[in-house]
Amino acid sequence: MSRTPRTGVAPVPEQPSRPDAAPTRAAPPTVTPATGTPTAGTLARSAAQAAGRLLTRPTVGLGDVVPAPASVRPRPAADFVLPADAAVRVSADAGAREVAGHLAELLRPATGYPLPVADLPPAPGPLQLTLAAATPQGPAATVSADAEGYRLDVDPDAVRITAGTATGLFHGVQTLRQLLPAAVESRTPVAQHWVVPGGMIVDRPRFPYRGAMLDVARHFFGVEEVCRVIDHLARYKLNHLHLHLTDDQGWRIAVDSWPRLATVGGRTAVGGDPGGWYTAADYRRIVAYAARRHVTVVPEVDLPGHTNAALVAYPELAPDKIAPPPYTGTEVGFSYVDPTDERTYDFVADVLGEVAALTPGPWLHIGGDEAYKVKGAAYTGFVERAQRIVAGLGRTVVGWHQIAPAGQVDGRVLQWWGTDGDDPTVAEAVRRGARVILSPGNHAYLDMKYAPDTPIGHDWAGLIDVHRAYHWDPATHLTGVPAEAVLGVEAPLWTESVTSLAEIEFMVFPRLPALAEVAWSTPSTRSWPGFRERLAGHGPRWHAAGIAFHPSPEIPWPAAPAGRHLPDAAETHRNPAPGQLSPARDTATTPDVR
Ligand code: TNX
Repeated sequence: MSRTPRTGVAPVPEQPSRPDAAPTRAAPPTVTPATGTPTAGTLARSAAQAAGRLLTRPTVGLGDVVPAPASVRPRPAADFVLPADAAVRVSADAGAREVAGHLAELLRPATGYPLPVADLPPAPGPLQLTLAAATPQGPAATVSADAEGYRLDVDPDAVRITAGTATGLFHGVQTLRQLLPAAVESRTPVAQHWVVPGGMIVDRPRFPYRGAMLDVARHFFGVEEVCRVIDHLARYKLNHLHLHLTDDQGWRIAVDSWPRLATVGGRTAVGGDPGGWYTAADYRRIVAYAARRHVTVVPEVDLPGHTNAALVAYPELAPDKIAPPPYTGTEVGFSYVDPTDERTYDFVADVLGEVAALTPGPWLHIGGDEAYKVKGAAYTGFVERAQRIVAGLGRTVVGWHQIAPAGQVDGRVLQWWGTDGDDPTVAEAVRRGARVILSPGNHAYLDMKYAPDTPIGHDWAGLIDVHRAYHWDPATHLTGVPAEAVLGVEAPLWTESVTSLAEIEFMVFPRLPALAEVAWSTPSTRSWPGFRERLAGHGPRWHAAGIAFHPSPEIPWPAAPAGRHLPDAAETHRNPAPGQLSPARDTATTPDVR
């Protein structure tokens, strides 16, 4: 099965290259040693540079950022031009240095500049990343106490990003990336003025949990593809990647104590397509790649339903102890592990223990959805035992909202995926202390079609165009769930019909940026007309980065020149065969997967 979204080619122009344009930072004039007066050549050079500078206009406005920042104060007279000899200067802190290295890696390919990274004092320089403890005085005063906030100051002399944490600096870097011309996304050098519009941005997120989910069970996606999705999250300040690692059609993570889960349960995928699974080393590479981008991986082992692949591998877990045939269809709700057998709880403890050991983040997602054949007390009893196992591992339980009737454990989180904002069972669980991640099926589900003619995707929760993805408020969405109980927003991408990276990107762009803004930006800073305009400017960025996207008719994309198209999805590389996962890479030194 490989349905390709042929409308997904994105006819958006690349930023015009300007071979004549050179960086225009005026160097201090040299003087003739004898007289102390500048030479004629020096004067001519600085005059030319000054003229070039006058002609240099930013291609982006300071407010053109997605998600919308909390506060934007443009100063048009204070535009900055990146000099070719700039270094990235950074506070002497390991996390901050990582962010500085990331900024340099982002800027080097398109600018062709060397951009060495160096500690901040003694020379401040034109690119500064400062880690500043939140104090009542000084520049850090305007940095939010929030762990993810940052402040960006753009003056003719320097771009300064200040934050209380490396994560805040990282988000500031993503903002700076968006303020540079779209050609900054090019993987090859482009000659042009790298102008940043002048002014100040002070920013912080509205909700602490901002995520996306990738279903790697219905179709398997290799490490490189997942890493590229992580890059997409990071661009839009999303900080969690939920991996749906197990389902009826495939088990995608190696578990030493139950090895057949991967080697047998991992062979299959929807439609007879190639399966695959992550070795512990693969999974660690994903986690490390995400961590470097300030993204936390949330692993999901879906229980007690959605377990056909596990039952194929270990029939002892099945209620009738008979191995079912492998499943490659797209129905749900038929499989379950036997909740009456103690061996099932050994399995749950072993699997969750091994996954937890590989996962530095605080969350363990236990699924819990659509277990239609495990009813009433059998279901709540199972969930309560699984919750205790997670708590015993020192992790916080996340589960689909069907787990709401089960007893409360400290900090547990319900992921709500309904389509009707009135759910008394969830409201009651919240009264008992649960928190909620909102993934409303009719706003946040990235596997829903955009329009009736979208070639892939579902429509059981309705059609989700960009406006629908954008137009809702997490703080008031669920009756009886106050804003304080809302941890954040997550956009799930189920992959029954999604078979390649290009198809992932086609479903993700442009809706993920819309959902990122719902999660990050306060209501006072967001509006649909403004968002449409800001988002339009991202088309050329995605184009330059080789990202497939749906050219939604709701967005006023810049006009396209004839004959510029993204590669067809069919040309993108397929999933590796089972056991033939992508070769190991050094995540510490590998730049973004492109
Ligand atoms: C419902 S949402 C499911 C998934 C499907 C999805 C398709 C949820 C927790 N369960 O098993 O893949 O619909 O949209």
